[in-house]
Amino acid sequence: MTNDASPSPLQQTRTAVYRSPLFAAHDNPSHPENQRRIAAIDRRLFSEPNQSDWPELPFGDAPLSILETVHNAWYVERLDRLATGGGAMLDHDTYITPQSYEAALKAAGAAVTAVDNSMSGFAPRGFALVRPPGHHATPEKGMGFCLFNNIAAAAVSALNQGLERVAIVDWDVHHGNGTQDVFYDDNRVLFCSVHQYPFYPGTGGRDECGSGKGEGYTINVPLLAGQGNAQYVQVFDQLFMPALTAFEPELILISAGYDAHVADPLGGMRLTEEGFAAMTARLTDLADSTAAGRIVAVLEGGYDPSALARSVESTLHALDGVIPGGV
Ligand code: OKP
Ligand code: ZN
Repeated sequence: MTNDASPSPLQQTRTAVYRSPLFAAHDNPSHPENQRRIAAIDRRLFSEPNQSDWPELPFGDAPLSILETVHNAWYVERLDRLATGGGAMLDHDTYITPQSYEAALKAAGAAVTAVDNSMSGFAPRGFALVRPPGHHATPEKGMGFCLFNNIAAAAVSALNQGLERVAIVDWDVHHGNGTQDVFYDDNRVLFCSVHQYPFYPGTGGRDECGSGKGEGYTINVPLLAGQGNAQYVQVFDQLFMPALTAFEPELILISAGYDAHVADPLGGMRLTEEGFAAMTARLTDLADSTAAGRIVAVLEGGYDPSALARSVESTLHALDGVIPGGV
């Protein structure tokens, strides 16, 4: 028996990444959601002299038709107007600069293209390394640092192309209230969120589980502060993975926020890079068994730039299948 089996077709290409200079152009240096987050990722993973391990693929703006499915048309227009008018605050901590509309269009475009490339088989695994984040943006308003809901746009693109079962797993330390709202009564999208609770934005109790046809297709796991890798893996192994396995998703999307990291200044959790790899490995395995390997991560929060960069790296390795899922 030989040990040099060639890699499976699914493991032959590295995870594709989606990046743009615009993701650093939306910036407020005195805000935790600033361009230094992207700069740290760039420096660690995409700088000379080390050639990047991950192929970078091109993409454009998200189509307005998709954004106007996720959001009200007047909200999309309002964001354009506020940015063009020189910037504004959308809420107490959500800034808009003159570059923000362009950046937000491109961020949603990265997520949409990552999904399109995943579905076509061109790049089954992808990571959209975007800013601004998206999971708090509801159909009618941006909030919590989020302008457009990038991952919801990506899911809508997949549904528009005929997929009947899309899973969204949100491990950002904050509840993904916007994503939940978009698909709350939709049984084609299984939304699983684990988050610190009670905490911003205040939603995401266990009793929020979908409505109408969507009842049972939203799963919230609120956790008290202080939980680490072992508790998160337990949530996956006991709650998310059984539900996801039964759902048989044709595509898995990850709202990949890194503010549950122990070093994060906003979150109160204790995850490390290994925890993110363990969660990713479980989802990647499931994608290989039910979704033809189709799995796309979209960056959400994570406010310690160096912990963020290390955690993104460990997620990429796990998506590539080079990190086993044990913690
Ligand atoms: C964005 B993402 C109370 C504090 C508000 C907003 C946090 C937004 C996090 N005013 N904090 O989920 O990482
Ligand atoms: Zn967050």
